[in-house]
Amino acid sequence: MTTRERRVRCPICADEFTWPDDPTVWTYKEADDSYEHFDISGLPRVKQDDLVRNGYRQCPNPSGDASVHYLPATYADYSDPLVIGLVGAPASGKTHLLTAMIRQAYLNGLASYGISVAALDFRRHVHFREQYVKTFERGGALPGTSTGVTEAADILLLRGTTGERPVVFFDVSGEDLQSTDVRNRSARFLLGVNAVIFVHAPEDPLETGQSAEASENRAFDLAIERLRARQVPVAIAVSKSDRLRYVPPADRWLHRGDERVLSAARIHAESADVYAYLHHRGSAASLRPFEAFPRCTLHFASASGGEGFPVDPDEPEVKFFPHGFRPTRVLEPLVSILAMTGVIPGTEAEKVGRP
Ligand SMILES: Nc1nc2c(ncn2[C@@H]2O[C@H](COP(=O)(O)OP(=O)(O)OP(=O)(O)O)[C@@H](O)[C@H]2O)c(=O)[nH]1
Ligand SMILES: [Mg+2]
Ligand SMILES: [Zn+2]
Repeated sequence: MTTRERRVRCPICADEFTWPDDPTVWTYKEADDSYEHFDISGLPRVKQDDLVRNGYRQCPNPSGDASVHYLPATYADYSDPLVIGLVGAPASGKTHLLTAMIRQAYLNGLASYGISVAALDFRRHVHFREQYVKTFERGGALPGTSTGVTEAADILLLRGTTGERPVVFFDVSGEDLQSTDVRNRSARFLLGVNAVIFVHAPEDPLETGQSAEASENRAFDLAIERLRARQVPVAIAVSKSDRLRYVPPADRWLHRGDERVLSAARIHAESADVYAYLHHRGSAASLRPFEAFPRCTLHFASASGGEGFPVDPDEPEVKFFPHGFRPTRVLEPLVSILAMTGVIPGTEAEKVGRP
């Protein structure tokens, strides 16, 4: 342990505090789903290190406005964590997109950009794998995100040429993102984000687009308003792009599959095509992030690769995918964000998202 004072902004409650330097750690007990506080000062060094690597710190939450929460005990060892939030209307496909994205990242999908991925918060990661990734791999239905969830979905550690960087992903329910109650805790993660992925879904052929558009207006506008003072880089992802697989120019991009090389010119060309598509559709709200933030990229992506089928006629929005999933271009919004936040370094990366 070091004696240097480390200031940390908690990604969960958005409070800033001095990271405690006492020789204690909290460990998670699976049996009763609880955390136990340990003094590790009497233990041999290797055991201390092991407990710190797998243990937690309780966030002191100085403003006292959140329920008890924990951060990985190694969280403050890394400078400059990247906190990425997903924003979109209910059922716009945020959770499917994030699941496909994180899964692909763990499958070494960022290797061609010189980045390897590990879990930083093992307990959170196991939960995310069990609840989301495994269900996704079976073609099962991922449930809509519960309202009132304030916790990060997963915390990854990205290792690249510029060092190690924790990446925290937030995925809350579209309903909470639309809440105008400023004390709504779920949307508070926006105070601490360094980048946002705005998610826009093309109309469901079986539903009317009317209410979805109004929801998107609210979710996007409220997020833009909250972020206005901080010019964070953003990406706009047109999710469920499998619905556009016969629609030019989306078809051309979808056929390319995953990219392997960072090219600012190619990202610019796709952004221009997505912009033209959204503009043509009259989806004014979906383009507002582009106008509000100086660095913005636009992408076509599909988490599932095709349409799902309702599991239960009473809940038509919960769908399963009997042919499994074929995620298409789900990493592209993340790669652009990594380039715009310096996780992927270099002159090419510096050009990404600029006019
Ligand atoms: N065709 C198609 N459908 C998708 C895709 N991704 C998600 N869906 C469907 O869209 C619906 C909503 O997806 P979610 O990922 O739960 O949406 P969400 O934005 O997280 O919703 P909330 O958590 O309620 O805000 C589900 O019925 C999915 O089956 C996709 O890539 N293609
Ligand atoms: Mg969700
Ligand atoms: Zn906190």
